[in-house]
Amino acid sequence: MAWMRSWVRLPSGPPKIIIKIKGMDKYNPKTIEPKWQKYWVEKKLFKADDKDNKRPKFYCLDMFPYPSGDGLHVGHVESYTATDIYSKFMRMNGFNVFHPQGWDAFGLPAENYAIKTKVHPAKTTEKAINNFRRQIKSMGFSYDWDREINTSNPDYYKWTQWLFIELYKKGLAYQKMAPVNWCESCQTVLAREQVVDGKCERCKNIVVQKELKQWFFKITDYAEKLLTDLNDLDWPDKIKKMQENWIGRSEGALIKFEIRSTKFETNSKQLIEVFTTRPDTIFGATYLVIAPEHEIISKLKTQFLNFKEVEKYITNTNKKTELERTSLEKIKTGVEIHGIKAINPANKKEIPIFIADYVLTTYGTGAIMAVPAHDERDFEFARKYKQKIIEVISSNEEQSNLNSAYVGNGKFINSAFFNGKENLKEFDNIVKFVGGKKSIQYRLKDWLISRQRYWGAPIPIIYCDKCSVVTVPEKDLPVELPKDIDFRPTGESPLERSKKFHDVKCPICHSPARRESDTMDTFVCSSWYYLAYVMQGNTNFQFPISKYKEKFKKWLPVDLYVGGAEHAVMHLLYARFITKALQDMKYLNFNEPFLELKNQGLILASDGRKMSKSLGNVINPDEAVSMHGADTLRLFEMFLGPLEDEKPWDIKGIVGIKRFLEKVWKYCFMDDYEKVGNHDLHSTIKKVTGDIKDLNFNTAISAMMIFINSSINKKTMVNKHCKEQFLKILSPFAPHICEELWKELGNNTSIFKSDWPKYAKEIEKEIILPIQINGKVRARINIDPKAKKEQAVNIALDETNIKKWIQNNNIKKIIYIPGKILSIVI
Ligand code: ANZ
Ligand code: ZN
Repeated sequence: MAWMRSWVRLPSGPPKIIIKIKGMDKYNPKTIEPKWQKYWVEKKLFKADDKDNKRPKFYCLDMFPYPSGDGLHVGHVESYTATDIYSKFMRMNGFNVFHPQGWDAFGLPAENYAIKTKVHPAKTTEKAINNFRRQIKSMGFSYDWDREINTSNPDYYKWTQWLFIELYKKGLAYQKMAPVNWCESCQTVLAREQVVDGKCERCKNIVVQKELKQWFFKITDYAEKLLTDLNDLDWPDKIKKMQENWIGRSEGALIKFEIRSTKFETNSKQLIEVFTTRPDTIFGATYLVIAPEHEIISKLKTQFLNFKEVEKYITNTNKKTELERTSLEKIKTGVEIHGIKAINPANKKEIPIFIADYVLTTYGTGAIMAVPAHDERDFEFARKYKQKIIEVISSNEEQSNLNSAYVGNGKFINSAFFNGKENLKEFDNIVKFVGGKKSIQYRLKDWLISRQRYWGAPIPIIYCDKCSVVTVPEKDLPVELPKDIDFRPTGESPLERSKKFHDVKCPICHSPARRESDTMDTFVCSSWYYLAYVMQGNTNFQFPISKYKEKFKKWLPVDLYVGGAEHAVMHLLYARFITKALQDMKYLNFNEPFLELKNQGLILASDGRKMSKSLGNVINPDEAVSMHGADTLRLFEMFLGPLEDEKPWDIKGIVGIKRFLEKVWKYCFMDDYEKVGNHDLHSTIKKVTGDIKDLNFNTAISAMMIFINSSINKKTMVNKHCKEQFLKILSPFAPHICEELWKELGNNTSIFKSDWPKYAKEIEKEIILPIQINGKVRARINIDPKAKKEQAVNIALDETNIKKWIQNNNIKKIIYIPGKILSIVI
């Protein structure tokens, strides 16, 4: 076939005889794998080269693990294998790849463990990290270990503290009172997970909400940018949608209602401002509702005729969480405030004012105008508290039913001179008419970063009676966590108890001062860690930041980020915010940290349930590696199904994978055959290349399995060239066995130094042609859609499966429709 000859390489000379060394004829991952892992690390084969400016860069990032005492689980192996395949693929395609790993090492579990056992969190964490590192190394991942970071290392968290100070200087870090979960009997703040059914986990007393002064980051300043910049990101739609909902942008209007006392004549005019998305319904606003925390309450309480009742309601509200308050199923409660009324600015009517806990102080203005005819919640509330329901938008139905609110659009009724007009067209006019102003509100709240906890980065602030709030000077960073700490649960934050830590001199006036004893939310540590990897290396985290400008420019932003969907909101949003803030401070020259994001799906136990310790169905990667080898485990996890899908662990599958690798081993030791058709090889290369680009690892593996089976059975693709090309495309998936066989074939440098194989031009246009025998599809072949009949028939008759079906039968007829089908009748 002439069209093939141009790129078929026939073996030169007689087939080579491969002398089999004793012991080499069996695939033994136990001896191969540690050997190559050592080799790669010693040769620094996967080093991200700061100095190389010739190759284009590629930054491939994993979500770094929290080093828990349980060790690595198969979910980690799944996503880390995916990024490892991609990183190796990109290296072989000529990229300077940056692929780091590190430890998200601060956090509650280690501290809780310390309280229970008195083992210092630093010890527990170090032990866990050593175990994680050993496990990760045993998988043969191609991390650049010179870039390893640990968020609990003072060298690292001095920069977390630096970040805090920079944000503070720019007005993006500030203090305000905020509610925390407080246990009266333990006299302590509780983390959300320590509150069980509204009670303290430890003493079982009722937990209340208490106001404490806490630190916040002003992420709300970036709400609009965080929303619009989502458009430029190659992220799963689901994740983008979740971020969008979290930011929760609403267009509406702010409208002021005048307040009148029914008891006294007052001179000072009081106003309540509401936020509404439906200013068009204002003629139907028959009462106002304010949040129990609304400032007007303390201002006007002397006017209230039922202050006791109102006060009691407020006390009860303090016991509820926000979730309980806003839950849609919950029956709405409220209390009318007697003694004051509001004036509806549209029709000047006097309307009652309620307090109710379903109105949140943290959204809009903490006050709403209630329009029961057109809002479900207001409708329900009005029914319960016997308030007027006035329809102002007509639903076009003859008989309006008053069994529910009409939330749609239509023509105005009961709305003075707006009557008869379309509501949608009058939004602006009605806002103007009542003296309101258009406004955009966000659900997003500022980020509360204070934690009354020990095992975190100390907030670098000192309180001085003369100088007030003072930031720790850069030269004094890090503010180190004291080591000798008493973990007994007495109710105070452990840092508060350490005199050495707490009592300091003011950096400005040198008089006695107090150190802030709260630590930062661990999400602050992980909000910038992708920058830390770039900073890590020979310069070792030295100030000033300007040292890193060139490196940031070289490596960032991250090109591909892979991790679990559980970080859809918090971590990703915080990292995006910090990037934008640092860009505005001119430290970075890009506005988004992660250009492409992929989520791996959960790996379930073989029974389809979630793996969990309590169910006893957790698979330990160590066991799988020691039984089958890392290459088998890697391939197996990638073969379970598409990366993003949830998929059950399939015990039987792992044996099949092992057998595939044994066949690869056998194939590479087969003697050369003269009969060579490179066709299968090239279409396999094409398929695997395309699949890796799309992160479709399972289908890539199945293409390689088909190749191996047909090569061994048909003996068409058995020569050094084919073996080498095949090993190259398998090597990102199963690095150890490929490196070993590559060497066996006579290569002296690592397979990962070689170039990714190219496939022949002809393959570019190929399609898959089904081959029928007596009306049933029995095989499919890769072929040029314009191929001649003779060509198609030749390839088809060479297929093992077709041969099997035809055997000694006479072919009666062959119908060929190019690009569509080849049909053989026997
Ligand atoms: C009057 C009205 C009439 C409303 C109507 C809706 C329908 P989104 O879309 O989520 O932004 N609201 C405003 N502030 C609130 C708060 N702090 N707590 C609880 N509810 C609040 O919702 C905006 C709407 O939710 C606002 O528009 C307001 O009710 C209510 F036919 O005003 B509306
Ligand atoms: Zn001072």
